[in-house]
Amino acid sequence: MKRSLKTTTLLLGSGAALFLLFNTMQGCRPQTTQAAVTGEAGSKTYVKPGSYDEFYNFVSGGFSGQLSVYGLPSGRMLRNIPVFSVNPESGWGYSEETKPMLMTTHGFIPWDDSHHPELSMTDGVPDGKWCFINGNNTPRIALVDLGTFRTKSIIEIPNCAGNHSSPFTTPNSEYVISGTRFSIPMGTDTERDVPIESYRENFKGTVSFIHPEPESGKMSIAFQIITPGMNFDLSHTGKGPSDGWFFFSCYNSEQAYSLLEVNASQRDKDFIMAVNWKKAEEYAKAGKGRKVPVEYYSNWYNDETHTGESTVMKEVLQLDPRELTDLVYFMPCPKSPHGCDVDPTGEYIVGSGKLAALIPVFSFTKIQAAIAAKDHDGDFMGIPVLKYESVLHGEVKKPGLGPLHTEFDANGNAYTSMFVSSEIVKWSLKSLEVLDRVPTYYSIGHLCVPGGDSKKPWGKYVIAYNKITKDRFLPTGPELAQSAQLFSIEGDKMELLLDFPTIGEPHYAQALPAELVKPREVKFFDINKNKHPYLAKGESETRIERKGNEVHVWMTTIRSHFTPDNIEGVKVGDEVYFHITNLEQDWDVPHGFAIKGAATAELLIMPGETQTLKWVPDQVGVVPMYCTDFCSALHQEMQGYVRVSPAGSKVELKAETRSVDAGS
Ligand SMILES: [Cu+2]
Repeated sequence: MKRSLKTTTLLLGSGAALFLLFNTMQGCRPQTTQAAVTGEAGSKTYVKPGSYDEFYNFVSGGFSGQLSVYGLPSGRMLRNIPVFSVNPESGWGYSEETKPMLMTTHGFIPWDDSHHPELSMTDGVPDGKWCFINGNNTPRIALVDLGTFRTKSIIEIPNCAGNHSSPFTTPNSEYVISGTRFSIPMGTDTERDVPIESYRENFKGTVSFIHPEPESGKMSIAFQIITPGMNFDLSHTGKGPSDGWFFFSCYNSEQAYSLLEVNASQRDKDFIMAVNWKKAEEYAKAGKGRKVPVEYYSNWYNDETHTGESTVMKEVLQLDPRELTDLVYFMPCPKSPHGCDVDPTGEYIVGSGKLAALIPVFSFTKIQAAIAAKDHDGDFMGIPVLKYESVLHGEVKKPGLGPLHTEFDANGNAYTSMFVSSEIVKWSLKSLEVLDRVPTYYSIGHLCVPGGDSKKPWGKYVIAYNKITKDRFLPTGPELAQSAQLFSIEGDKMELLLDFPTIGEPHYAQALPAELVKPREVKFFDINKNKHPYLAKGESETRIERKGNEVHVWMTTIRSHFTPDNIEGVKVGDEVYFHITNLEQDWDVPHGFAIKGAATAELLIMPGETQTLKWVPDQVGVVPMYCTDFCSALHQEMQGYVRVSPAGSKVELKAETRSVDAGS
């Protein structure tokens, strides 16, 4: 059904008014770079050469699809970890061993839009073991091992489109959740091929509970809960008294499917969805769900074979809250909620309506009482809606404009990012009074307090992740640097200490004390445990073999040479596989491998590891290969040659390293 022209004009009218309002509000922004740091403040971020930072800060690479790691308080970037996007620096997605990690039901997808890093937890406190991050576009969740700072596991989420409210974990990382941003029709091809305007009848949402195996980190979907068609935005787990529950913000309760900017902003209140996941787990174990056919990939990197393994899963267990009626409840939340945050005690749930002029704070005790008393305000698509007044702890009045996200310190204070008025606002969970506000430069999205969404915030800093950086850094063409800002929260007043540029869009971030991560560091892979099928454990095990047009080279690297370094008998059109084992058993001695004309990136092989580069030579000649990662004084000498002969050539296949001492 087409909307009448009159309605369209009306709706556009309200949208335009909103736009105007927001742009007028931008006048609240600081106008200049003044009011920057004082001399004293700068010294608080100075980390002496040779000294370590106090915190690791894991920052989303946004549309780069990566996860970057910074030290705090210095803001020094330590590593960019490839996750969903190929990365030539480390060969991620280019080596034969890492390609399975980026496999999906759509094939090899070497990009995603990553949003939210989430640290694994023990008893509700980050434990430094893993960091999860979501791929919003082709719905995936990755698990990064903080022993190796490498992506260990990636799972694709079926029946999901726009994996935004993700990947938040339960207090002992029993589950990591994924809420679909876009509701979609599901099922068979016929069931999915429906008119878009049948949204209300045919579109559904899902929230998925993914189980990472505690030892291996392999991931699978334990169960999915089917929800009414809406958009799910963010989420957080309960803790303490609310342990066993999960809270999701949702917008578009209007169930619009066109021009959401206007059409999904009609109602005064959307919802926060409260899910009793302990109950869902119970139902799933009792077989109360329905197994539905789907296909999704679970990819896992095996540190013994040094190779990614893909498993294709064929079904998922779905629970329907309209049948299992004590599973899901809606709480009204003004207006177009974005952030959904649970305070360290687990009693308060903070909703951040991005178009709301106040911040509602809900009480878990009151939610339970309202559920017990069936204190409903009707239902939404068959799910009970609890009365707003019954579940409300209170409202923070006039906090600022465009509240998005809230994190907490250990002293009962909350810090909310205000996108439109570009500021961080500190308020009291108890009195709901605004205590302090500080400008950010500009349009802050997420913010982070170390441990600030856990049971035990470490406090000390709040970091702003900004969308716009005008006038903060040297210009870099049409696009300015993305940025973060570090503030001290140790005193009553927040104090700006540092600006630092970041990679991609610094969407969300988490931080924890370095001491929780440092002792876990893997220094090298034990070559005696290397089970790669093409391992060469020493130079004596190197060789070359032809199987039809495939040529396999078992090669080794050690400072500062390859064995073999002279190869002949390769022909144009052959598929040459260099299986390279790094024989070093020492920290920080990777070797690289690159060959002229290769259509992929280099390899970067860690000590004790084996990695494979596929190369299809297309021209006759003698082709050099070399090590790309500086490894010793004679790194430049770490090179070799491959002779490539015409397709029909009879040149004998051989591989050797000529030793001067041996006189051969
Ligand atoms: Cu080298």
